[in-house]
Amino acid sequence: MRFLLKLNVQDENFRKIQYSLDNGATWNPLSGPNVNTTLALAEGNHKVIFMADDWFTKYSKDSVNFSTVDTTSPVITTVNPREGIIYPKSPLFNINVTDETALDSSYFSLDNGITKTLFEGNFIGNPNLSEGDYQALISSVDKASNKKDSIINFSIDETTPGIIATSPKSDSTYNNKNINLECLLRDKNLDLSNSYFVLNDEIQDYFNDSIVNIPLDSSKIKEGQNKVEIYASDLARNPSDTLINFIYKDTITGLKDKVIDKKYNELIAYPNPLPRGGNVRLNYPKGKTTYIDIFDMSGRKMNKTIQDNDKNGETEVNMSDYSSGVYLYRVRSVAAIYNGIVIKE
Ligand SMILES: [Ca+2]
Ligand SMILES: [Ca+2]
Repeated sequence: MRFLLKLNVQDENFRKIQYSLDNGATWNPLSGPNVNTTLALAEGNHKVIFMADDWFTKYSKDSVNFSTVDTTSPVITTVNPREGIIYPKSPLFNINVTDETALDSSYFSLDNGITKTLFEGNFIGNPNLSEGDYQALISSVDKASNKKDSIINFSIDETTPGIIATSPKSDSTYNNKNINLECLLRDKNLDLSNSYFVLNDEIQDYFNDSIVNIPLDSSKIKEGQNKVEIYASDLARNPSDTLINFIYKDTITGLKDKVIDKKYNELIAYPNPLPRGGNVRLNYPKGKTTYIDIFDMSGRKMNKTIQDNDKNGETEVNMSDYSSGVYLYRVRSVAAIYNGIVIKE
């Protein structure tokens, strides 16, 4: 402990003052004649002898016997673990305990004594802990039985966040750009400030909820292949990411493809095969204005384009002059184009 030394030497020819501690052979100089300094002393009984000289080599000696008592507790400093911190894996403990006089014993225990480790002054080591919440008690006693306790709560999270993405669907084709990013982020320690998504290599929004429903920026969606990357982190900085590839195809082209696929079977040429000398009747979905053309197998147009304005979805074509063979018909409106064949007997 620190011991304050104050004394005064009265001599008009003062030269120096020194002291020896506990009958030691060493004489330690002091700055005088007015001494005001601290000495570091262990707890217990002590004897200090002072010797002052003048310039005529005359000296005086005096001595003091006294005891020191340690009344201060040890000081605990921890680098790890720290209160409230979530660690990604078993953290390296770094605990330091000091006492101004003398330490007796120190230990840390985890969760009310499940683990207990004794150490002297310093502990650096890995207690090898798995996922969970922990309470560490660090306790130290000095030789005068002064005690200091420190309680630290911390957690370990070794599990990376789960990302469940439902939109856009991977490897799907979209015909319009109204696409929402929909996903669910799952982690008990999710860190939204480190969770975000990237569209075509450009960082978009950080998430503000574990349930994500955000429209994708349509100006960043391009024809063909697109990709969304979702990044999530927890408070222990465990990272997760997911990649979604999707295709965007121009709306009108896409719709036409779909209509033709869907409506093709609704187009009927009757009778088919067409007997010699007859009219073929074409039925199709009603449109505002529909144009009907007939071609032979070499692609030569056989008729003057028939225009159907009455929206009834039916036209009769007189094929009585056509020779026997296979003919192509094409029915087109603003919404769709249909092709088919009719066989003339
Ligand atoms: Ca002490
Ligand atoms: Ca986690």
